[in-house]
Amino acid sequence: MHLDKDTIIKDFKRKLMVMYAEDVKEASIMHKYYALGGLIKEYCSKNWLRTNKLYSENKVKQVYYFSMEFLMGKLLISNLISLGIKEVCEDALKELDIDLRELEDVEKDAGLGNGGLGRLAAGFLDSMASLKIPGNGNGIRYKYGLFEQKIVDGRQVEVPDRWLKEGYVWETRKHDKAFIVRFGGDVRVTQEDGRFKIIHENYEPILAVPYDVPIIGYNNDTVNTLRLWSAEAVDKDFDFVSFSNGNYVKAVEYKYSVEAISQVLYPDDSNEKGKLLRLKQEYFFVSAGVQSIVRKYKKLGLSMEKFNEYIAIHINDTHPALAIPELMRILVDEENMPWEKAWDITIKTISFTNHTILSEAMEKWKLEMFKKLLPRIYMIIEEINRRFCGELFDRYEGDWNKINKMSIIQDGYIRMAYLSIVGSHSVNGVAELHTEILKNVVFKEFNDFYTHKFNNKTNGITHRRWLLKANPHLAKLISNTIGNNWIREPNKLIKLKRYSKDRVFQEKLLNIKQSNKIELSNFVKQNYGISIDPNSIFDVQAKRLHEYKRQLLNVFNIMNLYNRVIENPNLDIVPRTFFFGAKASPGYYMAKEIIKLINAVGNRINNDKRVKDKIKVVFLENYRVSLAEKLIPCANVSEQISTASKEASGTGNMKFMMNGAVTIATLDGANIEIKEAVGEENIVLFGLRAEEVINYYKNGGYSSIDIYEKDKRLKNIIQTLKDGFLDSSNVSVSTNEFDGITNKLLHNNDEFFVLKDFDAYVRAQSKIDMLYKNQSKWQEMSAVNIACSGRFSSDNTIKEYAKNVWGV
Ligand code: 26V
Repeated sequence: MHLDKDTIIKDFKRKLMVMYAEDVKEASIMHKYYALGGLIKEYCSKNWLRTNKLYSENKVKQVYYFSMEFLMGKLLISNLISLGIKEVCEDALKELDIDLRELEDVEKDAGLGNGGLGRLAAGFLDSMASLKIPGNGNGIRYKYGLFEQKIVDGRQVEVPDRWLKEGYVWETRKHDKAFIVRFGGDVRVTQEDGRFKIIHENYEPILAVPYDVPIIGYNNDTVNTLRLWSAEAVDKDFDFVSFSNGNYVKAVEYKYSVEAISQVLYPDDSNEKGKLLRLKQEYFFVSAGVQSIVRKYKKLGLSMEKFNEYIAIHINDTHPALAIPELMRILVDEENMPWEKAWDITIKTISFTNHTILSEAMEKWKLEMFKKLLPRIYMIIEEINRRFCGELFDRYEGDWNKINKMSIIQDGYIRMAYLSIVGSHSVNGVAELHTEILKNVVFKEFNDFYTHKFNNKTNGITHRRWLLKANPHLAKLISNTIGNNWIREPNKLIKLKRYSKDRVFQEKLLNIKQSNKIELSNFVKQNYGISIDPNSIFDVQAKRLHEYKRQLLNVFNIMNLYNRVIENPNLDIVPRTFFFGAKASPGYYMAKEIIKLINAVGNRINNDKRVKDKIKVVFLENYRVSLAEKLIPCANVSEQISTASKEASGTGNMKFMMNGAVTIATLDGANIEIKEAVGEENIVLFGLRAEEVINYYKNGGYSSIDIYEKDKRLKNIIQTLKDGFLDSSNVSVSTNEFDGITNKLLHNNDEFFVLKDFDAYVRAQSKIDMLYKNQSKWQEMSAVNIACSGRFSSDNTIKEYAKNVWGV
């Protein structure tokens, strides 16, 4: 887009005037932000309309990415970058004495996701638009995103995230495109013109109102759409019957109970509560989404028989799996299609990604609850399962054991992963190892039955946000060194490899990292009152808190290091600052204990003069996309230390390497592919392999207490936890505070192999220390990591989905 400074100044002033009747002098920073946001939307609106027209006039096949989560972060700067007007806009604002970065601070993160799965969906939207792929997002417009995290006395406290409070500048409400979603009621079957007809009555109608957000492609005039649905009471704010009877409170209560559906994002790895509401959410956005796709499709005047030739629906994990029976319902009940034909179309339309092998994360729904809430959908699932079991029966000649094991309906539950596999044409894992585990362990029987369906699509990240936006100085250095083609073709980053040994390049790389680190140090001083040394190694573990991700292993190494420095004040180590960023699910007790432990250890260490020049620990509150953008460009070391086999892929690992951090890793998820990309000499590996872990689970043979008994360091650390050396710090720690942790490690045989991998991890950390001492070698490793990160651009991932899964 071509705009000059003066035009932007003029337009911006006009916007302020029209929106607020204010001039630049008078307007608050908040109004300036909204005016600029409004202006950007105006700038992209022509292309938004044009893109939509192009898609429908040419009847191109469209992809709909259904996801319960879209972790969008902030859009102001990335939209300016995509429109190609960031610099000129910055200049224009400067002339008006406005700092673009201050305006960015006003924007709230759209935190409509928990972690990797939600951020992946957001990145995929960016890549689809940037590759001119007709791709739409479909999700929920939660009134409250993922909770805001405060740390009080070392503990996590959750505060509601009121991200919509001042309005969301990027969205457009489309009331005329609303749909009714039906819950509960009775279903009966009648006959009409010799055909069965389904009558669904006495249901509760809920209005689904879409809010559209433009997804701007990188410098390519494409603007795709993310459609988020909001739940409202049908037609009326009040139940007038109750109202006229004087029951005003009841009427308002009803309105609230309806709106509850899109009220809040579930912290996914959470407890049992609220299951019914979660199921309502899932059907709500899926039904609205499928209905709106069908209506739009029919407007093209094409036959329903060709639906799958023009539409691909992708389900991001099983949360949107009800798209399968919902599409069946529409085709069979509303379009009067025979079951077989409808089923064929449905399978060809739907594709499915699995994102975790943790059994506790596999969705299943109690039959009674499901039947009551979604009676017609339940009937359809029953019929899908009946036919599926029939196929199994034929194939396995009545092997009831096997049929039982694979049945979608089992032990009073509906298994959503099985429904997703049966009802789709493609099932993929998110990294090579993960896909192998799906095929050979978790869904082995299904892989035997439907071998053609299973495939791998290794995750990716958008290099536009994680390099171009988050680390502009590094991006500039790259462009100055190898030209700027890498922005359109991220694989071109490999050209940097040639410069990895170049002293001048290394020096520049170092300087950029250093200035990023200084900036973060100031931020930490200002916000946390902790002084950190920008010359220390910045060692970062930033991701959701989970036992399998093993933040605990990291803490144990820190405690051990602390003990060593106390014992030997002259210990020759490079000073290190350990950063943590992590939210724990509110109902996840162990995760919250680990947060408390990190803060207790941190407090103790940061206030101990004896180690002051050697170790610091910083827990960054409220880790989120925008904080990740500040943090990742500063990292020297990227902690990817999950129990092998547990991390499906990881995507943080890719962001860190792209910003020149060296990874310390187990051979898990995409770490394995990172190792292949950079070579073993440019990553530090340690610990159990996936097959060893799986073998221990299966056959036993591991005893955590044996390891503990033999390792003095571990005994020390655990003793410290038990008798609370930590209570002299500012964070109060009562005795027995960490019994939950020590018990699981010692008396529950350490499910995640923290003790088992401890020694290897400590040695790997020493190796990092040694490598860092050779700065030229370290810069070379850093450069190689950046150079090899191109293949992890989500553009590559999306191209594979487009070609091999969606057929677009
Ligand atoms: C859900 C649950 C629910 C019940 C309790 C335990 C638990 C643990 C994790 C989850 C999240 C599952 C979905 C998810 O976010 N997976 C992540 O997806 C990323 C994108 O594919 C991938 O990079 C991460 O490795 C994977 O954990």
